[in-house]
Amino acid sequence: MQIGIVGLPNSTKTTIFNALTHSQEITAVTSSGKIEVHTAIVDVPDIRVDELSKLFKPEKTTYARVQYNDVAGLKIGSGRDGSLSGELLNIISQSDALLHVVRAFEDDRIPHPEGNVDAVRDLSALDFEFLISDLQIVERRLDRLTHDLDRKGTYPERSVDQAEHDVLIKIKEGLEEETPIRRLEFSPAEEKITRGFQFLTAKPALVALNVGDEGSDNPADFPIDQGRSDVVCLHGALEMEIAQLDKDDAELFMAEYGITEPGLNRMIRLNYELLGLQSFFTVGEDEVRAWTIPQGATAVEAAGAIHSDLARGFIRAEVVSYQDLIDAGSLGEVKKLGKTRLEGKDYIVQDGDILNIRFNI
Ligand SMILES: Nc1nc2c(ncn2[C@@H]2O[C@H](COP(=O)(O)OP(=O)(O)O)[C@@H](O)[C@H]2O)c(=O)[nH]1
Ligand SMILES: [Mg+2]
Repeated sequence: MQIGIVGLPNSTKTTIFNALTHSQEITAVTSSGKIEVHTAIVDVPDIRVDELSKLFKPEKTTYARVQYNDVAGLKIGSGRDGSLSGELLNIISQSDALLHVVRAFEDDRIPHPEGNVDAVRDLSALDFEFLISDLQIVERRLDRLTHDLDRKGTYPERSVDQAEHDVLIKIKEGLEEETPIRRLEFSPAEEKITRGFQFLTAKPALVALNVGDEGSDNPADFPIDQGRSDVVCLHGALEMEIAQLDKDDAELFMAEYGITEPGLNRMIRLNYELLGLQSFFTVGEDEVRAWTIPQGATAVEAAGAIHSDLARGFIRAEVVSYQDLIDAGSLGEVKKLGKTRLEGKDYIVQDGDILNIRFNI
């Protein structure tokens, strides 16, 4: 699962990327303008994994992971002119979700491509570019489909083309009213048709407002349409500094600034949820591990996330809820309390379930 970091030049994308990845890519007042992608795999912070790890003291602790791509070289202003390059759009369209970084702090040393700081304007400018890009794709495809439907009479794929045509009209009407595709409602059949297009405004998107050192932590303080985007506030430069300290120093630093949890951790978790993902855990003395499955996945799908053999030979899943295990203090104790369940293939795994797959191959 990949998250593309997008935003205007100097919106502090690379700063956020560095904070995420504990790395030190170059942040710069003037970027080269060349299209470059930096990629990193990031652990999804999860206090439940920390607690389980304390309980089992395993040799290895493994968090869920997501990939972030810092996409540099976005050379647009707020011109609303559909000027994103094809190469860039192509890179962005391969992401499963977007992290839209917006600058919301003043600093005279850092030039803004539009001359002044206006987070709401910048956000809608880039949203608009994505909308235009989707609209162009829709119109091009519609031209083709209309052409075929008008001229070809009866032909084998006519009903398929007609269905695609109808969905695209619906999307076109939405986009023309500046509604991103993710806010439109589709039947499962329609959904399936749209998927192949990799539309930019169909991707789940999270807005990261970099509020600088002093800015508010409350997204409600910014006049952003909360229905349209999920928003988190970050102190970009501080987060990057914290990420580059070792654990003890980071804790001291955070205490000094009155930070209980880096906003970044919250942001990563939100991204994970926005991707429609959740975690289940496996526990033991060798490893405590978070595994990633889509929300709504079944026990046999969860088994398959661990290994295809476990799905193939699946018999039953022993399930304990995270909270029951923590309350009981050990697997033995939780069993005595009768809180271990045996579930079949179709059991819908809940976020935070601890699974032990019984299988036979
Ligand atoms: N004052 C201040 N400057 C920041 C903050 N976060 C990032 N910057 C600076 O903003 C500039 C642009 O950041 P960068 O991450 O390179 O932006 P990008 O072009 O979107 O990748 C750099 O000089 C950063 O050091 C912040 O929270 N406060
Ligand atoms: Mg950059």
